[in-house]
Amino acid sequence: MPDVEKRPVILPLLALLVLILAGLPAGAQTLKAVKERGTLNCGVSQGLLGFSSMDDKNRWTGFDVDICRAVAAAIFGDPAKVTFLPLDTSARFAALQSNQVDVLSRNSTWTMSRESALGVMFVGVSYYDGQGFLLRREAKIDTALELDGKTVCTQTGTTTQLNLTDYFRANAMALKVLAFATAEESRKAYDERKCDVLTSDVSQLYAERLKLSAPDSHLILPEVISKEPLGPAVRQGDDPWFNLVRWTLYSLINAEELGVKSATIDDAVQSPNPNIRRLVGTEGEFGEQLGLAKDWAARAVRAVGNYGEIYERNVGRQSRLSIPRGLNALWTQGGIQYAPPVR
Ligand SMILES: N[C@@H](CCC(=O)N[C@@H](CS)C(=O)NCC(=O)O)C(=O)O
Repeated sequence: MPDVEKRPVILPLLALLVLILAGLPAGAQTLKAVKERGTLNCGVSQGLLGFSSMDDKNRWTGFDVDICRAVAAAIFGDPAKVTFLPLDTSARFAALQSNQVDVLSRNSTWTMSRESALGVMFVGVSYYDGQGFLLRREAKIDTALELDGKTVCTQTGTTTQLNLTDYFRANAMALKVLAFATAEESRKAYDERKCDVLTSDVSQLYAERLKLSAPDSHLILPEVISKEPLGPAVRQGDDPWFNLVRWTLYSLINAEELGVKSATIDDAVQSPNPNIRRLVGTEGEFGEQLGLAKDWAARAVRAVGNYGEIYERNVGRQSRLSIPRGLNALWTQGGIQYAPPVR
């Protein structure tokens, strides 16, 4: 066969090969880089009480912070080996894409376009949230359907802003939006009465309310107008890293379900229960399969507690926010937190 006739067959084959190679995962690059660096780079919010903020000793603290500490503990056996990078809403996904952070744990909603267009992947849902409205009690409004014509403060580059316009349009209500770059600016504008209403994920409204000049004079309306499944995200293209972060989160949820706590982790290691044994690494090779030590999950739970402990300490009953568990209770307790098994 003359060469010229072969070419049409060879060219598509070559193109196919290039496509296959381009689509291959980069391999465990991130874990290797993190181990070499000796610290996990974790993107968090710039200061959201209960989720990620600095305490009075200049130490990062909160629910999202603890997820990163758990990953660091699983990798290094040391929850302190994390470098936190505060990111605003518009910088957060770019920071992941440009390798500035290894994981983003920053009250970010898992949406389709963030995965299909931004090159990131959510490893799971760490906190089931939804969008709500906060306003002054003196406004005497008790349903969101009475918000016609109100000025609402929100933040740019968020799902919040998009849901807000959808909701007002769907209910044929007039809307004035004041959108700011940071949560602090929108809260300040609301406190200074530049807007009638503050909108964001309900968990954030709880947090922001505590920072207002008179927290008790504001209420959160009962309507939750969107689904905001919040969770840690990683870059696409490194499946082993995705698995590591995903299964660290799941190990915290499974630990709660199995009654494994930070204070009792040493008893759990002695447990005859096969589910507990697989979780804490006394049975199976689950840690090794992630490129970690056998007791990776036990290290995470010892460092920050199980999912329930993390929740209660940061945003639940033991915290100033005191947010009921609601959807974030385990599936065995009326919620929807459910982790696949370690098997
Ligand atoms: N979950 C929503 C909203 C996330 C978000 O960034 N919310 C603002 C408040 S509306 C925030 O957390 N700001 C904290 C900060 O700027 O540090 C999303 O992923 O778009």
